[in-house]
Amino acid sequence: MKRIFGLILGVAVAVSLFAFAFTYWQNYQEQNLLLDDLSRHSALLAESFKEAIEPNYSIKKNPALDKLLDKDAGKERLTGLVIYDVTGALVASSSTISKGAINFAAVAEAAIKGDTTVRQVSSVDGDKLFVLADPLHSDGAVTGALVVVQNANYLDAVAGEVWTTNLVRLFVQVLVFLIAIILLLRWLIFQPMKHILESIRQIRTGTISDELTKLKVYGFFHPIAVEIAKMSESLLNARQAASEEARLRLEKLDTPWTAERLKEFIKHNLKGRPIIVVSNREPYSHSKVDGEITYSVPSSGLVTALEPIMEACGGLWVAHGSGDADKEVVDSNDKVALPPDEPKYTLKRIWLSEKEVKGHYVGFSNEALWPLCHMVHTRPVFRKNDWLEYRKVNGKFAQSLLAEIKDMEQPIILVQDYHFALLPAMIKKSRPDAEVGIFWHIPWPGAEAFNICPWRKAIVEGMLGADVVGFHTQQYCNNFLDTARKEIESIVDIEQFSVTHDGHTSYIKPLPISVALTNVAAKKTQQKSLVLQEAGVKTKYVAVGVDRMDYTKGILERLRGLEFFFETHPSYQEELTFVQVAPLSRQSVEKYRQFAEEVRTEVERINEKFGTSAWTPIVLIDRNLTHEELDPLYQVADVCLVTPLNDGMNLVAKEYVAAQDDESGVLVLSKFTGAARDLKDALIINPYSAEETSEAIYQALTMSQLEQRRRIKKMRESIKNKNIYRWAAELIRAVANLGSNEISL
Ligand code: ADQ
Repeated sequence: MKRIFGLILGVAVAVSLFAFAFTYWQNYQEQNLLLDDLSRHSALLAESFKEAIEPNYSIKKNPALDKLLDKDAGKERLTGLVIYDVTGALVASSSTISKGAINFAAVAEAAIKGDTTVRQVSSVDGDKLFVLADPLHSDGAVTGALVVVQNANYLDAVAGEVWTTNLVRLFVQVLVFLIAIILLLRWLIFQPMKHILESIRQIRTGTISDELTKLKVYGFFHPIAVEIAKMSESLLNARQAASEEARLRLEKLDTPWTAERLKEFIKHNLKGRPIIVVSNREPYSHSKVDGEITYSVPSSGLVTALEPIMEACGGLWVAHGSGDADKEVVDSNDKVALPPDEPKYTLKRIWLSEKEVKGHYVGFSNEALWPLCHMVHTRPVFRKNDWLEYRKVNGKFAQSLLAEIKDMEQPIILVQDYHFALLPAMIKKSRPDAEVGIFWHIPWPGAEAFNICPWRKAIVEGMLGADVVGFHTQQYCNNFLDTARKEIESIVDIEQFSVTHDGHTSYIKPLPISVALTNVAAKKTQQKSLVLQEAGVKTKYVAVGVDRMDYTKGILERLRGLEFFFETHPSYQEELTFVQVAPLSRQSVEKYRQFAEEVRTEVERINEKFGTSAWTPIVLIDRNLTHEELDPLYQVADVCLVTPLNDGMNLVAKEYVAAQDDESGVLVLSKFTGAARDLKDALIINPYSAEETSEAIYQALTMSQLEQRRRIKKMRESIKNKNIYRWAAELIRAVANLGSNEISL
């Protein structure tokens, strides 16, 4: 587009330059003609005065001469006449020429000296004058000179007129030319192109059905349009055949779940029923970089799992708008179509004030609920004000959601995580027909531990507004059931795993989240890790840890395990580098800032203790890596250390296994993660024991290739069968009460 406008501008500039040159030339010609005319007229005047002067007057001061020179002076363009004697002295002049302005001696002298007519254009007092000096004779000898002075101001006026006329004409011509070009481009190129592009986009995304064959474009692009229409017809047929095949494949149990299969599942089973996802974190956030709006996707398994659901049903995602340019891209209802390059669903952004974020997100969610549920010896902080903000923000989301589902029948609402414990009951109260599920991504502690929360009853009641309450493991489900039994009046059914409270039954389900093995394997990963190259890691062995900088992730314990390893196995010094990727997280929470400082100090201490000029034992990378950077790092790492003190699931462990296409590498995994239940072939350890961590590192580095392959293969198999898409399908099946019919799954 810019190029086309550049081209048009170039043509306009070229036309203008040409017109300027032409006007200049035209003006030059015109001025020459006018000057010739003036010169001829002045010569005739001089001739007629000379005929009167030469025979009758001698050239010396004489009032009669002055009188004669006054005869025609001031008429038409004649400013006046002046006579000089042969010495160049002024003899007579018209009264119309002011004395001060009489300065034509030089031109008169030139005429006398050369005995010839001399012409000159000069400026006097801002007036342009044409001066012609003619010698006077008596008896064949030069006796003086007669100077005719004509006003030549009109020459400038004519020149100005020529320029004005031509420039106005040029401006009008260029304007007409530009308008014509723009209209032509619009009608002949842009509009058909836009139409074709939109049709191709719809064909590609499958949002157009039979209509796509009726692509109407005429003119230049007609032949292309005809071809596209034919192509789209075949694509439509192919897509229908693929869809049918996918539907038939649903009947087979052994096929792995994919994003496509999930979409088919949703289309087939929900038949257009709306799905709404609610989460605190938004799937895309917009921000300004160097004045330009860009977007980013948070590193989270949640987006990977929920986006195909949203894409399949064109659903609505409600989340807190936290990007600094979020407000600039939404419409008047605070909505934006996503993904930005290929919109398929809608994100509704909820704006929260600083006070709300502080109370809801920083305070109650991350300083109370997070430590309460993780139980890693960090005391939860229960502040009344935080609780009130938490309740208020849950109410704000509920209100917005209820307005959105006002005209929807039986909407399915998938609430995500501990930021919205109260939301399910708030929705159900106004919309009992809505089917609501809440998935709790973090652990649920034992009933005794939960007992310390002052608002435990309200939290459990809020969650039990949902039809399905999902956790990663059976243990968390058991804990929740115990808590419900203890905290509120309810009927607990151990066989069904349900809680009935206030006449409403909620089913408590273990739904272990996972990653998308198929996607990772399909990616063309690099053989080398640029991250390692940048960090200058050259050792024979590499171990890796990837976590948000969070005190639950056991990073300090991991470092102590490594220190113990280097102490007890000194031969591995300079042979092994540990790369810890840990970008700062939740920096508005004091505890997280302190923790990050502690980790940095500990890394420095250990590096000082063992490091040499050629080897840094621990490399700390504190920026967020993309999955394009993480996958090669996972692939080259001989060992991955996942040692949380408590973790709902931990997706990093599964991502590491999924990335090992060559079936080598060893996963060291904390027994306090949900993942330890799915990945039984990892080296399972107690992260609190530096000895166990160290021993596992040693076992990993000395493990035979055959054994590595056996373990990785089994773990990859388990991820392949229970991947993220299956998790999403099972969540929907449970919430929409689809039953366990295998065809449905
Ligand atoms: P998290 O506590 O964030 O999630 P985890 O599941 O390990 O923990 O990580 C989520 C995602 O963030 C992964 O996809 C990972 O690749 C990415 N990530 C982590 N560190 C990163 C880094 N340094 N750079 C780039 N990406 C990074 C919560 C619960 C978990 C649960 C998930 C999903 O605490 O127990 O597994 O939700 O339910």
